[in-house]
Amino acid sequence: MRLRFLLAFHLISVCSFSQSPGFSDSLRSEMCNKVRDACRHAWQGYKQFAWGYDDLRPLTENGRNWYKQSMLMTPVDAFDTFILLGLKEEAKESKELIFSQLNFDADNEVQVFEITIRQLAALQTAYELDGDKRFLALAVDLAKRLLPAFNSNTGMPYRYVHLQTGKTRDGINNPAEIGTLLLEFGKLSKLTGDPVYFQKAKKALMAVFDRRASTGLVGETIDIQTGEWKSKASHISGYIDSYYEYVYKGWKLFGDKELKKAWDIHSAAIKKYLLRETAHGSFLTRVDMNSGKEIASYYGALDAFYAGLLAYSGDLATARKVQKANYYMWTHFNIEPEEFDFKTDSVRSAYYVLRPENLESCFYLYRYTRSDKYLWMAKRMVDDIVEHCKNKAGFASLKDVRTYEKTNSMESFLFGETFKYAYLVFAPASAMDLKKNVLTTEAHPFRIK
Ligand code: DMJ
Repeated sequence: MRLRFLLAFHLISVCSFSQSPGFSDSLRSEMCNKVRDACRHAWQGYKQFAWGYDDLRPLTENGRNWYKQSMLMTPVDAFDTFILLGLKEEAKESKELIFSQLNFDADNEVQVFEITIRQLAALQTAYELDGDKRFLALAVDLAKRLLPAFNSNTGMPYRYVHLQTGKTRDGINNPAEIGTLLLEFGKLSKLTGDPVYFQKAKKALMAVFDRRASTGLVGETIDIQTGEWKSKASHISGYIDSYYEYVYKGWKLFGDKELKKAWDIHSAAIKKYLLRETAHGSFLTRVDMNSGKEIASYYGALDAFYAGLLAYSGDLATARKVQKANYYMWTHFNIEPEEFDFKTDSVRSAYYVLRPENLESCFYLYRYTRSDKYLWMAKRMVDDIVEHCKNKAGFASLKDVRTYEKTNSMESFLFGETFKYAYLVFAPASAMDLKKNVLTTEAHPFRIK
């Protein structure tokens, strides 16, 4: 009898959330504690084995730098998460490390997009939360060193810039790396009163928008000097994803009406050409940007952000269907793979690098529906991450979600995003007021002023 009851409960909670049981306050607080413990454990590993490096290699128990000199990716990305989770000691330690070691006068050729979303964003959030002006000074220094990237014929940035010489490289860029600078540079204009940052980033984003196809979609790669599309593949995955995100969030943060119009065009096109309804929920596919014809049916961990963006932008009906597909993707192969083909139901890239997007969408769906099923989904994801990715030194990515074999990487977005969304979904709404803040693509909250 008991076994039958347990089986029935398991089926309700795992397979169908239409009648999901209530999620109690005590369970929410238990989950918040679980995330706090996980975050502390990962930081402990960073401290013990990778102090001063960009990030921890959790299997070999040592540090890794992205470039010649460390940019302190992990402590910078993590600081505001420590504050939001109430991890005071960890916040103090990361702040001390940042001010004793972080120096952008470094012989590093950096990727403009990654450094902007992780560092330029995190430093400004740190300034807004903590008030220490040294955070803002670091952000200004960094932004000035990144500005030469925008010196192209179209205003779209080069992918790489050298922090000391301003030398640029790689003029074949993509919408995500071009458009996902707007919140960070625009916020800096607000904080400093200098309009140049917003102007450069807005011009770059609009240069992509202006080159959209008649379908309303953008392609995957573009020559920043000629403005010619190099890959006309269109989707919402890596290389494009956060371009669309910043078109909408730029409207939310700056009240820029041009961006709202751009969002309306893009979101209608995405719905028309990319959305595919299936028995497992709605996935987003891949098409040619001009014809709208399907070229592949891959979906993956990165794409999962779109359900959250839909909920945030008010299309709850579509958001629910996409989140259903996201949860299918999470549970079907054990943990979500980087990519799978939703038509053949087969894995294309089997790894999981501790990505946050599925939890991010649970967070937005829960906030705007208040349906407990999104808490149950988030719980399953957090439990899986703790059970299968945690190791002695920290948290490890998975080489293959089907076997749970681990691999030697713990990206800084585990702190910046994954733990933050994992915590915020269970925390009281007051922990993150979405009317007063916009979360950047790396989940650093910016105050709307
Ligand atoms: C993060 O660095 C950002 O969210 C980015 O926009 C794409 N995804 C990674 C984490 O998966």
